[in-house]
Amino acid sequence: MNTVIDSGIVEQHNAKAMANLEADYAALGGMLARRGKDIEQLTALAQTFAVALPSWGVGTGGTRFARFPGPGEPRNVFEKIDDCAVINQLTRATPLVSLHFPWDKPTDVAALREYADRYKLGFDSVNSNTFQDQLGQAHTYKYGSLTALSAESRAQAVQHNVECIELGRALGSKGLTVWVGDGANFPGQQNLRGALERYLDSMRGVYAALPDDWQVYIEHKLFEPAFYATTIADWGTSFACATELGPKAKCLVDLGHHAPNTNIEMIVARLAQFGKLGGFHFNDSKYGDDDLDSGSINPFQLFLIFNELADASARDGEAFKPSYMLDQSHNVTDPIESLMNSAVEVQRAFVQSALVDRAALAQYQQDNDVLQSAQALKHAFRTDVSPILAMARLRSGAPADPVGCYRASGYRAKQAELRPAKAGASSSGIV
Ligand SMILES: [Mn+2]
Repeated sequence: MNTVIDSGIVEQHNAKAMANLEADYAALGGMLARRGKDIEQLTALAQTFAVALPSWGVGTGGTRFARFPGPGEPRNVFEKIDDCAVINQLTRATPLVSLHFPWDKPTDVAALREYADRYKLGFDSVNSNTFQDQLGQAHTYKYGSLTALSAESRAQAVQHNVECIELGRALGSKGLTVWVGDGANFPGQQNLRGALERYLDSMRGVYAALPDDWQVYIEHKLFEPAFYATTIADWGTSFACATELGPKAKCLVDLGHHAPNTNIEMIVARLAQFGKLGGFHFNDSKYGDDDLDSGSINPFQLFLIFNELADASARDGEAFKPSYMLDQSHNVTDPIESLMNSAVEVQRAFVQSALVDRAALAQYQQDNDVLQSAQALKHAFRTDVSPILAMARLRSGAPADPVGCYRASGYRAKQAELRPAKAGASSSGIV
């Protein structure tokens, strides 16, 4: 297997970190043992965790106002794969990459698959883009894509999604994520029911092109770019559409796509209960679709989501397998560092959720012991599982401290030399 960072650098880093890590790990192991938890089991569990990387996340993103490119940004999909390989090498938690078309459309699909395979990277669900016009495109999406009143625009949007499925198939993907920015900016602009009818009609065309072992993920978002009425604005609409379309259609929850203070963990519980939870775009937000690093604003919410996932997993077993992906945008940090941090934060919530004493919690709930029920969750959330995460990485061949090791490797400085900036080269942003 090819590695981007010299494995000697990782070994050197770990040799220095080992003594402290072993001491911290032993101390945490003792504390968890007193709570009836086996640290070795938790470390093995942490090693199973995987979250996919968004190809658009390795470049500097932007806001609706400006983008401030950083040094050594990837200029094409192959360079994006290189950066994703660094993240997986240093976290061992991100073995899949999610591509966005046409941004990442390769001229030679087989070559791209082979290139990723050399790093042992696979491809997660592919993403279509009908929220902007591409150069030379026949019909505009200015007034909508899958919901447009123009039959030509709708047909073009369906065809683009079908092409994404074909590209994904050649890459070994198993899913298509569809997010549309369609909607209205003004009351009266659109017949609200008519728009959703057209959406469903278009999506039936996309659904019909899905291979048997594929799923389509419907991603909802409250607002932006449509500021008055977004067609797929909430999980209820997403659920209704996924139900209408059939068993291969599921709902995708992007953490930043809800109104402030929305109880996202309850949405997760609902979708899991009715078998329609397809997956996640993990990120964090303070106000809207901020696409900040996972766990940076509200780590407790992330934990509560994983608490629901752990509950669903305990109920439904192997059948319950939502797909996990990061979706974030970076204005002021090195995207590789931010993506590594986010992968670790999501993994942290996953491990913390395994610390919840479910039997005790069920008994507290049964007894209407509200205070202890809440404390049962807080107790797990407050436990610092960092030594477990570091040990899991170390045992998987990654460094105890991914960001420290990455900085020591000088990767970014080297890429700044190898990848001189090219106008319009990086396709990254908020989706
Ligand atoms: Mn998203």
